[in-house]
Amino acid sequence: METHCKLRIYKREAKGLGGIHSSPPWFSLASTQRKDKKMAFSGVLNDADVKAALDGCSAADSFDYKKFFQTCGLASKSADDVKGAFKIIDQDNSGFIEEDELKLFLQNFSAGARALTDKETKAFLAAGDSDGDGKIGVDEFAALVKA
Ligand SMILES: [Ca+2]
Ligand SMILES: [Ca+2]
Repeated sequence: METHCKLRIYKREAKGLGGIHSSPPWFSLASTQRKDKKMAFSGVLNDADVKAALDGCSAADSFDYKKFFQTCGLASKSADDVKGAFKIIDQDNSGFIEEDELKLFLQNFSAGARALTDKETKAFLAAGDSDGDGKIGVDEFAALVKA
């Protein structure tokens, strides 16, 4: 009888320990970090400025990169911030903004923003691609932003 009683106590303690470990603190921390990464330009650009920039080019074929970079505030940011923006837009981390990434440029600023039209994408690429390799490098991007 005595042995049986001890076993029951042990089982209760084990169950208690399981409860403590069922919600490890690192789990919630990891979710927060992923969320921060997704909120691409928050903390760098002002939300209202980004909204104004997006509203200014909501109609198809109305995108003007000079106006956009100025309105969203990126044009007056530091070289490091501009480089950070480049890395966000370069979604596959290839070191270049290719045409398909350029087409979805606005969606880095707001997930619900429209894709650029083919006409806008080609004009944007032509404006930035000064070495003619068909993609935008980090220096070419910085020149576009500061144009
Ligand atoms: Ca890329
Ligand atoms: Ca280029």
